[in-house]
Amino acid sequence: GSGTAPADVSASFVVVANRLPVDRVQHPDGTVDWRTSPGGLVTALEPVMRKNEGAWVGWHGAPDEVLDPFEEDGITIVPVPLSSQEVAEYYEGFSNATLWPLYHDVVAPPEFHREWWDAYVRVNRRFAERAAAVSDEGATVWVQDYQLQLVPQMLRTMRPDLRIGFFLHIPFPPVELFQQLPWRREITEGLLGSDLIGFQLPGAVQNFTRLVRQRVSAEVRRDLVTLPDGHVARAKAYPISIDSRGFRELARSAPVRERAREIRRDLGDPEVMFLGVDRLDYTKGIKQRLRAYGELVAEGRLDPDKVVFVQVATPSRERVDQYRHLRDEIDMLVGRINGEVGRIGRPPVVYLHSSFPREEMAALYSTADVMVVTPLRDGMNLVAKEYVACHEGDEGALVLSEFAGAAYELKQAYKINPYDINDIKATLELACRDAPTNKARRLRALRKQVFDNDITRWADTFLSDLDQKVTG
Ligand code: ADQ
Repeated sequence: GSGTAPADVSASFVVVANRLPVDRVQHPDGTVDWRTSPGGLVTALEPVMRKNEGAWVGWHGAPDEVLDPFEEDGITIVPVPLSSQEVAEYYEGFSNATLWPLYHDVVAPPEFHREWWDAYVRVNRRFAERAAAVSDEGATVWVQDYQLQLVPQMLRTMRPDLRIGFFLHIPFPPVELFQQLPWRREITEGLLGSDLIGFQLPGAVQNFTRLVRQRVSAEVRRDLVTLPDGHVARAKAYPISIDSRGFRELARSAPVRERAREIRRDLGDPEVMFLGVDRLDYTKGIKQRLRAYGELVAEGRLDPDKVVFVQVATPSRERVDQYRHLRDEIDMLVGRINGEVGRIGRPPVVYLHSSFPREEMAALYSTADVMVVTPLRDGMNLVAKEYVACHEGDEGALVLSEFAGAAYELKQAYKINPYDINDIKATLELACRDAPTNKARRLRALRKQVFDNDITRWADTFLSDLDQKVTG
């Protein structure tokens, strides 16, 4: 689309997220275009957006640049500017080096810096102000994720007429860990500005309500929190999902099927293809999984002439120190495994450090025999669900960490404790060698779960709960 600027933005449904759902495309002749990014959240919210004159408030991804609102694909896009320093302090700093590790069981040590916090407050206020400016009287506003936890309360103060929902895509930690945060009270109160606070799992709801009981002067009855001013916030679990049918159709399309066969051929027609797909992140357990696989091959329990592990890792947060180290560690680990047990033309690990289009992902999922998902902690993990949606037939296996939110619903996966390398090894072997009837039965159950609960159902359930007037 060309992106024409609407004179006056006013919307009855507003999404507020760190990033906008559009990417800029620069053409060779110098003209600029925007394209909707194909993420699940956008897919789920598009119908609601169109029906309600929706607007999306978020950062466009380039620092030090101010853009006017514009219309794209029926959605009003409201860009929020960030300076380079704010990107470093609010986004890379407080969001990704303080909150991210703290909320993921401190698997890396969180860093606490007062300047980062100040930037987080400042940027959250800017998002809240933009949302307040574009919302109609009585509009519904849906705030997304850990970067914007102060927005609900700020927005309620500015616009008490709004109906405010919040969804946290990552885990909410146990009180004992959350208490480390010097700004624990502000974050808790920020979230409580919502009418409805959504978490991935019931366990997160419990962590949150326990925290509120301990730290806030509010009345907590089951999942309802009543604040001294009478405002009622409800906390509830909404496990997120994917566009299951969309993925299946893609996997069934002729070009993707052909590509799947080609991938298999290029890998040397292995008997067993293992697959890992992740953002390159220390919470995903990539090292543990490769170590386990490497040992199986070194010990002769897997034959490197017959098996291959394809690990795809999307570059992520490359300006944050922890992520740079992780990349080096994985480069080294892959090099060591391939150097020690590889043969000419048969590297046991094929490692791709890049991002791919959805078609390529669908081809990989549809042909992989064993999908290996081993996060040390994960809010949900959509990759596990994408594999189930794309992988047809009776042969195939999902190895899944019990610390991924997805394990709560995908009960028929081969479960592992990602901290237990021997457990991963034994389960990878089982997933290869299990009886075909067992594999078929497990896959059928997983498929039912993923197709019964897709992203549209997730969004509809959240929004209809948000619509209901909650009373204390
Ligand atoms: P993420 O931590 O990013 O999401 P995940 O849920 O697995 O984790 O989603 C990753 C997405 O990126 C998937 O849709 C996947 O297909 C895609 N992807 C990964 N590697 C890719 C590559 N190399 N090329 C192209 N695409 C790639 C956060 C939380 C999760 C939660 C989601 C949604 O950390 O726990 O499930 O939000 O709420």
